[in-house]
Amino acid sequence: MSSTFTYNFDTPTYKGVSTVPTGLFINGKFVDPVEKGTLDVVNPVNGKVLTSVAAGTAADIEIAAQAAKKAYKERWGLKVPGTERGKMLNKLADLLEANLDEFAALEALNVGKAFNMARIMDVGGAVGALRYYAGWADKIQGKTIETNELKMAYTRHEPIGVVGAIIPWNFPLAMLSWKIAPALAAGNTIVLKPSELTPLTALRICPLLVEAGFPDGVINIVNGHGSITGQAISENMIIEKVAFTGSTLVGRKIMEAAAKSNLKKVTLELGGKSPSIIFDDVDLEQAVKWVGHGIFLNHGQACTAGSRIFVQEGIYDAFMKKFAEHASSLKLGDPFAPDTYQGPQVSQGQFERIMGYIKSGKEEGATLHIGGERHGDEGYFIQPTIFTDCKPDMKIVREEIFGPVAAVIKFTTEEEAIEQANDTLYGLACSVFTKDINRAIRVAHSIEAGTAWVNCSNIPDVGVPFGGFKQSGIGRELGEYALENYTNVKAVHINT
Ligand code: TAP
Repeated sequence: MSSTFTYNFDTPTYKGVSTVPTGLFINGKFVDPVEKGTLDVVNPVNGKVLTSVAAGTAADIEIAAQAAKKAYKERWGLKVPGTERGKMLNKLADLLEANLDEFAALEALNVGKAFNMARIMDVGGAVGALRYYAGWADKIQGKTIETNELKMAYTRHEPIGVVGAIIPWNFPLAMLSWKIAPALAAGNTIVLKPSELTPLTALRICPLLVEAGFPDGVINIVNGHGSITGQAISENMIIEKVAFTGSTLVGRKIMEAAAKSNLKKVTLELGGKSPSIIFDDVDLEQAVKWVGHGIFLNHGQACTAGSRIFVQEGIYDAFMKKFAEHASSLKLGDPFAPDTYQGPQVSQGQFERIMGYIKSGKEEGATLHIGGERHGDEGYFIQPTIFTDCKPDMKIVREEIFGPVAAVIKFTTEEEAIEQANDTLYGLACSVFTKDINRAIRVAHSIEAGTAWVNCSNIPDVGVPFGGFKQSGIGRELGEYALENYTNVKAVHINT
């Protein structure tokens, strides 16, 4: 079982051979799962099985957590200075960068995303996150606090210990980097579970972790089914913190399991239904470009997707004409073709879910402006789709679709736009398009969301905190803020 999967890429954009180990990576080695389970990895371009990889259970999570605990006590945590941890993170970034095309090809193969975009966003983004937190590793500091003349106090930001990470399928390698980079910089050890749909890049990076010098047991990667392996991370008594990215539904289960087990700390990066608000005075070309990026990036499979588009009445017709032209021009097809913007959705399940939302949009009376159909007759391709005449109570306006489907709503006043934009249980992001700086700031401050983009959309930055208000999550990733999730603050009082 603990073997490898070899794939020969002979594509217009990438030629090369990739060999991916398929076991569970525990304590620095690939091992077989206790119960010998497997899961199939499917090519979303044609629905065919590419390979199968090992699937763990609670028993494997326990073994991985034990290994991570031992590594934390003996070979990591406070035993290794931040400068050394930073060097290893930088080495890992260098190794990933040296294999950038291969990783991008695996991401394109497994997720269906365009190779050229995966190079920049997924693998380039992961390299950037590793380097950014490498820089923080020796700068995680407490404070000295004045108390009274008889006493002094200071704080230490200590690592938590063993942390669990559960990541989704939409940006597999980038999400892995957002979890492991701050956790390792702060001195924690890790048990990570990738999505069962997209295990390949997490497996391929394991030999690089060894080459970068991370001691055995510091990073453990256990593939498996969410309801088994993910649940086991949430319930495990050794794991003292869990970081999760995925659906709000599963986020609730994780909090519940954490509460019922050892009250592990929980950070959640969940769903969204982010508004893009376009005022009459915009630069039309720029607004169309960014609004398109907001909703169609990564085939709409982004938690920050700007899926509710509010357009002021004065520019509505001109905007819709150009926006429809833009959406229709996006090249849909082979992820390895040089000009492809959009590949297939990740899985049969997601394809059916999105087509179900398109059906509900039509049934509930929205107007299908463009798209709405499957593209081709194999794989999980869906046309970029725009609905107009959307009403606040429609499912396509209320629920996260996670596909290339935009719901457009016309508005008259700024107050009306703000009120409707905030009429959601989510609060991940928003975008505001206007040339009026006062209005831009006013609206950005009025929307209940963790990120507000002005005259741009769907473009996080590694140095800037990222996370949700309301039911979009708890805690912040990226930037200095993420380090708070991976440290315990100890106050030391000294009687002088
Ligand atoms: P989720 O089910 O939330 O999957 C995210 C991660 O959680 C995966 O690793 C999954 O494992 C794991 N998981 C599933 N059940 C679990 C449990 N009971 N305990 C612990 N971990 C568990 O998302 P999905 O099914 O992939 O997608 C469903 C919808 O979620 C999407 O359509 C979208 O609306 C939303 N979603 C949001 C995001 C972001 S970035 N906010 C990302 C992905 C999906 P398995 O993959 O093995 O099941």
